[in-house]
Amino acid sequence: MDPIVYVVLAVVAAAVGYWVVRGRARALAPGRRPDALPPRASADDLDDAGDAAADTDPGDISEPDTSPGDLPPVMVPAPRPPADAASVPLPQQRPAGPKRQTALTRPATSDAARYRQGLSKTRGGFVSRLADLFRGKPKVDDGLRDDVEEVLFTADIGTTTAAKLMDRVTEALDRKEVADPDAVWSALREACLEVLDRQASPPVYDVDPLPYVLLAIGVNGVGKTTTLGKLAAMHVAAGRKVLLVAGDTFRAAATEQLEVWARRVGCDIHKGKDKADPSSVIFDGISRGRREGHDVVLCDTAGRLHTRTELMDELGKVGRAAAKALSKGRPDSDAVTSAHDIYLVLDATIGQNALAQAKMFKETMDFTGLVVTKLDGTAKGGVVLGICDEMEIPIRFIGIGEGVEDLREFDPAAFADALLARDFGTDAVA
Ligand SMILES: Nc1nc2c(ncn2[C@@H]2O[C@H](COP(=O)(O)OP(=O)(O)OP(=O)(O)O)[C@@H](O)[C@H]2O)c(=O)[nH]1
Ligand SMILES: [Mg+2]
Repeated sequence: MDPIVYVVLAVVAAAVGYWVVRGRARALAPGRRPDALPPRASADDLDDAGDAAADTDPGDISEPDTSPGDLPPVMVPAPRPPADAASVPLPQQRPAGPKRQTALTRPATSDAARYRQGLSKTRGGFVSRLADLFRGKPKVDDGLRDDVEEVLFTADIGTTTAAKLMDRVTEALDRKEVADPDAVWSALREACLEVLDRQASPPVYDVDPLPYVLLAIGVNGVGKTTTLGKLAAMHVAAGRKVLLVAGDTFRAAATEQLEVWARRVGCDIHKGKDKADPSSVIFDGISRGRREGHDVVLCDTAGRLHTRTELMDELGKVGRAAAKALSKGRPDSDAVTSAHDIYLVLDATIGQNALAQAKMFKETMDFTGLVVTKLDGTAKGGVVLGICDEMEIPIRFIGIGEGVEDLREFDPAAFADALLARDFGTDAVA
């Protein structure tokens, strides 16, 4: 071979060797290994990098050079948040959401306001008509007396009670102490309160021995099942263990309706078989209540007209079954002759007929309390005055809506206030 060729080969080999050695040396230099993690950036580094990133013009971005032996891509930290956002501490835990609202704790309006609202249709009826009479009158005279009489006698109060109220108004006028309409209104309000206040002793739920047993009775559709559901909610809220007994085995879906209430309220339910004898369901339900330590047993019954003798006889049997279930095995079994309470439920929307119904039921069934429902849906709430006046039996509860919280213990003063507040019913017209 030509010596010149040797020389060329030697020079090429030397050059290749040099480049190979130099390349390896670069690759193995500290911090420059291609597979090495980038050093952890300090806070200052991040700040600087952030500033740099923030300053970067998008037009400056060039294709990355991916040739072997190059540095791994630089990890650019996210741009810093603006100063004010950075000062907001990160939440340590999920912030609490809105509080769960339970059906029994929703005092959005005060109780008195809700009471008034529930009676607004009645306030818009005879109360508003009375208020109109008093509003424009500078002096009390016989004309006013006649007008008041007319309103009272055409309201759903009932003639007996209206006459009683009128006597009180006349008395106030005749005494001549009363010279202004405002005072006559006060006399009327006091007379109403007297009629409403039967001074019945309050119901006792914490009986000895437990459970307290209540039967709800009444005509179809008056609100028996709904009232029991609302009552169950009240007792549950008071910390009592409640059992609802589905004693209406007659109407299809009556048990399901009570089941919905039990689920809603969070209490137990006792069901019989379809078309089972209602008295046997009531007997079993109360026995279960005693066995399982319930504090309150609320028994539903099928709606019935007081004129249907066979249905009223059945109701008598239900009452006896309740007494038997309560007394069984007790040393004083003879002393127990009935459930602790039997409530007759009345629908206020039928006005004076509700009073007639109560009187007729009374002839065949001994009930201990009354519930007047649907006062929110009628202008005939004056019937409450007639019922209080003519029935010996106290109104225990009133219904002022379909919601679980729309049952109120009947409070004569609160009722009189809600009906006849001193603003002469100015908010009354519905
Ligand atoms: N507005 C209003 N509706 C009510 C009130 N109480 C009950 N209701 C409604 O009246 C209707 C009948 O109520 P229920 O509880 O089924 O009556 P019931 O007496 O059990 O009926 P039966 O079992 O068929 O005899 C339902 O739509 C209830 O929501 C109340 O105070 N106000
Ligand atoms: Mg029912």
